[in-house]
Amino acid sequence: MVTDVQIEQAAALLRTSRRPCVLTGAGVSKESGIPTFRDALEGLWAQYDPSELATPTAFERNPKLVWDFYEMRRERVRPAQPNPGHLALATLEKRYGALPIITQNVDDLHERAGSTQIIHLHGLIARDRCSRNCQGDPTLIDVDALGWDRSAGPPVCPHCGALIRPDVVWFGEILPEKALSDAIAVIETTDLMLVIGTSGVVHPAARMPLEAKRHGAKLIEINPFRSELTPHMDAWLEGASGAIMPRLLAALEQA
Ligand code: BV8
Ligand code: ZN
Repeated sequence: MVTDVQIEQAAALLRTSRRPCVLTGAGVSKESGIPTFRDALEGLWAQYDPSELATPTAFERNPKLVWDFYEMRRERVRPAQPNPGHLALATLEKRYGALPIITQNVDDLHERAGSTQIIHLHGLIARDRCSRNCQGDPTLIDVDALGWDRSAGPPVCPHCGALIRPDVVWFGEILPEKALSDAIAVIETTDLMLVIGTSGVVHPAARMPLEAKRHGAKLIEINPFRSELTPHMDAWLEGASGAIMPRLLAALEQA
């Protein structure tokens, strides 16, 4: 259990920070009912490994299977609500006047919690695009306006006829240029990064805390379990973000 002393120590680090930032992973959305990538998939999806579905090859080989995988996940994301971890980050932004959040998550819960400086490294699951980006990168398509049979797998682009796909970054695909350059700009100037709810396995996101540290930033991790990044941390608050973040915020307010 994280002690008040550990919370106070992390708060003391945060108090000295002038340009804090955050890196979040699937763990911050877990308490909103969205399973993390590492969680076993349920039901008919239990037989699949997400990283084998989230690839261009899988989509070429079986577009309907991959499309249905995303439809199932969108159904989980739609009703999800921001949890106290997301809300505490939005409050922290108001306190600092700025709090860039570099997120690996493809849900919009940081936005809905009220955070305004969000960098989506891996895209957004609620958006769809032409798989050829025929009108420019990205060629976003509102599939609801296409009036097609959702159970028949992905619709085709009204401009060029190519398959439509979720606007997310699959394994083996490069990250969106703007998101990457925005993240690098944050990493090169931050003096403290909160690393919340990420296993630190997926690259290049996993290298970002180490880059920030190389530029002199302090690192604080919030995660109920050890991650690949824990050994590099200045502090590891062992717990769920929805429980720890409000305690950290309360400790900050006390100063
Ligand atoms: C690229 C969108 C190159 C899709 C995602 C070997 C070494 C290094 C790299 C590689 C390698 N082999 C392959 C690669 C590259 C690969 C990669 O990193 N693979 C990994 C598996 C080794 N990376 C890529 O392919 C990237 N692209 O490298 O391009 C390139 C260069 C030139 C030209 C062409 C290509 C693209 C990666 C993006 C993949 N897309 N998402 C979708 O969502 O469907 S990543 C996907 O997995 C998620 O978005 C998420 O980001 C990621 C899972 O990571 P986490 O967010 O950390 O989630 P995870 O489940 O792992 O962990 C959850 C954590 O939360 C846990 O630690 C848990 O303890 C904690 N937790 C649980 N509950 C809570 C909690 N924390 C707080 N509170 C709680 N309540
Ligand atoms: Zn097109």
